[in-house]
Amino acid sequence: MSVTKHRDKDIGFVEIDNPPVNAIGQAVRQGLLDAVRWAEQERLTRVILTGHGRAFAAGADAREFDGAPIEPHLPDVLNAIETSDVPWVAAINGVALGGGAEIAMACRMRIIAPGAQIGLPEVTLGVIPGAGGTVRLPRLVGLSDALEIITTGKPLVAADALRTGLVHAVEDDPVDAALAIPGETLACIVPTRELPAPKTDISLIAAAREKVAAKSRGQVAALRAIDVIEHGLDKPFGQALSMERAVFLELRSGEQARALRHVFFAERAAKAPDWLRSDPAEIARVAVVGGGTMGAGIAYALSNAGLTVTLVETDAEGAARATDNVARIIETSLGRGLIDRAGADDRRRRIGVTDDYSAAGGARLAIEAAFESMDVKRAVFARLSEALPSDAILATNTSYLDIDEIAASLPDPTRVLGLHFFAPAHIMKLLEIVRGAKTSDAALATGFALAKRLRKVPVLAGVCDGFIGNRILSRYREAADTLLIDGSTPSAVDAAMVEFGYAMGPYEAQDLSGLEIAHANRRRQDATRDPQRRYVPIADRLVALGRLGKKTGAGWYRYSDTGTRIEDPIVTDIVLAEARSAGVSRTVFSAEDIRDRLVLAMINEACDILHEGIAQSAADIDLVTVFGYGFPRWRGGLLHHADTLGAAEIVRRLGALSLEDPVAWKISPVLLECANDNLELAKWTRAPR
Ligand code: T1G
Repeated sequence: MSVTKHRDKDIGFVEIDNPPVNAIGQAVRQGLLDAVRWAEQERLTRVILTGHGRAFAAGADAREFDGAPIEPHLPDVLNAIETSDVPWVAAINGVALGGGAEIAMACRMRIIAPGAQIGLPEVTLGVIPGAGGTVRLPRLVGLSDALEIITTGKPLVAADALRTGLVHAVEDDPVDAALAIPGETLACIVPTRELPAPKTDISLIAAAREKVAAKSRGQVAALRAIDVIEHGLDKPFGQALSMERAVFLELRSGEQARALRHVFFAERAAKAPDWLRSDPAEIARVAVVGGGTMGAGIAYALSNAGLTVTLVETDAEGAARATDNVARIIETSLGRGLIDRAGADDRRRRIGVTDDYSAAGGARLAIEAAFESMDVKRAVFARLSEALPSDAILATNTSYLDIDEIAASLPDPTRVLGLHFFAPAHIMKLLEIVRGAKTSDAALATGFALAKRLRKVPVLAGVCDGFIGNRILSRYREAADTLLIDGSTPSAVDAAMVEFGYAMGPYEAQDLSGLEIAHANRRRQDATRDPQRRYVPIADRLVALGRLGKKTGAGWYRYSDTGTRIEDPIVTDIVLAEARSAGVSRTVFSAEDIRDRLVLAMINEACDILHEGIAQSAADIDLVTVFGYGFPRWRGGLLHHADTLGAAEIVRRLGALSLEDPVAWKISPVLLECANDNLELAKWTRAPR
C-alpha cells in the first residue's frame, strides 16, 4: 500500500495509506511524487493531503535505514510538493512525526485536528531531521521553538502547534476546513522555503547547546542538530538542505542510530514467545495483595488500563496506608497532567482497598506484592488459593525469591507465575514474566496479555536468583565493591559509570533505593554462596551502622540537609580497613578500567543467563537493561553494546581479568562460542524449546 488519490471537481485528495502508521517507505514517497505530477497534469487548484487511519504519517520507514537510501529521496519529494504550482494543504488527522511533519511543512498550509500531534522525534532514533526539518521549522516557528522541538524530539499537541505557528489552524475536521479555504487565501500563503530564516542568535544557540549537553551524556544527535540549524540559518535554502542531508546520512549509519533503532524495534517485538499457543484468561478484575509502594503502583497501573482492582491489605491500618499510597499516586498523576479530574475519579472508583481477602473473590488474577519473605508469600498464596476461583492465576511480584518454592506450597502450582514490576510500577515499562517449572502456558499467556494491556515491555525470564535484571545488577554491584577494596572509591566508580551514560552510578543508586534490600538478599544467599568467590562486606558494615542510604542521611555517601551527596571519610576508613583485613594492596583504577570491569562483568553474567535459558535472547536482555536498569538506550542495551566490542575482544579482556580472579571472571560458554564462531551475541540461540 502507499498513496491513493482522486479528484472532486478541481480539488485533489491524496491519502497516505501504509498501515499501521503510514511509515514513509519508498512506495509512499513514489506515490506522493506521482501525485504532484498528477495534480499538475489535471490542472487542479489544490491538493488536500491526509493519512489513512490513526496517523497522518509516522515518519520515514526506519527499517530502510540499515540499507542505502532508496529513490525517490524524501527531500526531493518535498521540494516537488513545495514548488508545485498546485498548492498542497496538509489535513493532519493523527500523528505527523519526523518525515510526516516534514511533509506537512512542505505543504502550503497545515490544518490539524484537536487530538493530533506533530513533531520531529528524530534525535530519539539517533539522527536529525533529514528532509528539511532543520531548515523549514525555524522559518515557521522561529529559532527558539525550533531548537526546543528538534533537540527534545517531543511532539506538540495541536494547541501548541498553533501557538508556535507550526500549523495555521486547529479544526475538528481538517479536510472540510481545507476545502473551505478561499482560493485567494491559499494563493497568499508563501511557500515555506520562501519565508525568511530567523536571524542567528548566538546566546540562544549556546543556551540550547548547554541544555542538551547537560543531559545528553555522550549522545550526539541533538548536538549535531543544533550545529545544522545554526549553520543553515545564513545559507541559501538549497545549501542548507544539502548540509542537513549529509549530516542525517552520516548519523543514520552511525552506532548510536543503529543502537536506538535496535531498541525501538526490539521493544515492539517484545511479546509472547512463538511456542506459546495458549489463550490468555479474560481478566476484568485483579486482586493485588500488599498496598505498599509497589502494590499501590501496580494497582494504579492496572486501573490505568481500565481494570478493576481489589487491593488487599493485612488489617485496617494497612488498608488505610494503602489508601493513602494510591491517593498519592493519583494526585501526582493529576498534578503532572497525566490524567484529568475525571480520570482521577475513574482510578479511585476502580481501586477498592480492603483487609478482607474474600472481597477479592471475583478476581481471575491476583498479584502478590507483599513483603519479600518466603513465609509471608506462602501465607498470602494460601489465602489467595482459598479466596479466589480455582482457575484464577496467582502471580508474585517478588524480585528475587524462588517462585517454584511458592508454587510448591499450593495444590495447583500451574497457576503460579512471576510478574516482576519495577518501581515505580505505574511508570517503569519493563515487566519480567517469570515462568516457574510448573507454570501453565495459560498462566504465561495471561501474563503477556496483561503486559500488552498495561503497555509494558514484557520479557520472559526463567527462575534463578534475581531472574534476569537483578542477577545482572548483583554482578554489577559485586564488581564495583571489588574495585573499592582493590583501590577505587564510590565517587570514582559512580563518575565513571555516569560518563558511560548511566543517569547515576551504582553507589548513588543504592543510596536512593536503600541498602537494606540487597543486604537482605546477601543474607539469604549466605547459605549457598560459593566459598571460593571473593565476598566484599563493606555494604554489610554500612547497614550495621544504620547507614541505609539517603533516607537515613547516610549510606555510601553522607547527605547534607539539602540532599547534597558528600564523600564520607567513614566509608573510606571502612574500605581501607576491609582492604587491610583482606590483605589487598590497593592500586589506582582509571575511569576506563572501572567502566571496562563493570560492563564486562554484566556482559559475562548476561551470557550465562542466556546459556542457562533464563533469558530467551540477547535482545530480551537489552530490553531488561534499558527499560529496567537505566543502561544507556543509545548504546542499544547491554548485549547490543557487547556486539560493538565483539565476543573475541570481550573474551580477550576477560581472559586477562581471570588471571587476577579465575572465579569471578570465569568466561561464559556463550562468549567462548561466539568468539570461536565469530558470531554476534544478537544471533546466538539455544536449541528450540
Ligand atoms: N518506521 C518503521 N516502522 C514503524 C515506524 C517507523 N517510523 N513507526 C512505527 N512503526 C511500526 C512499529 O514498529 C510497529 O510495527 C507498528 O508500526 C506500530 O507501531 C526523514 C529520518 C507512530 C507514535 O520516530 O513513535 O522520519 O510491531 O507499536 O504505539 O527526517 O510508532 O506492528 O510490526 O509504536 O500506536 C521518525 C516512530 C522516523 C516515530 C505509534 N518517526 N514511531 O505508536 O504503535 S525518522 C518516529 C512511533 C524520520 C525524517 C526522519 C510510534 C507511533 P509492528 P507502535 P503506537
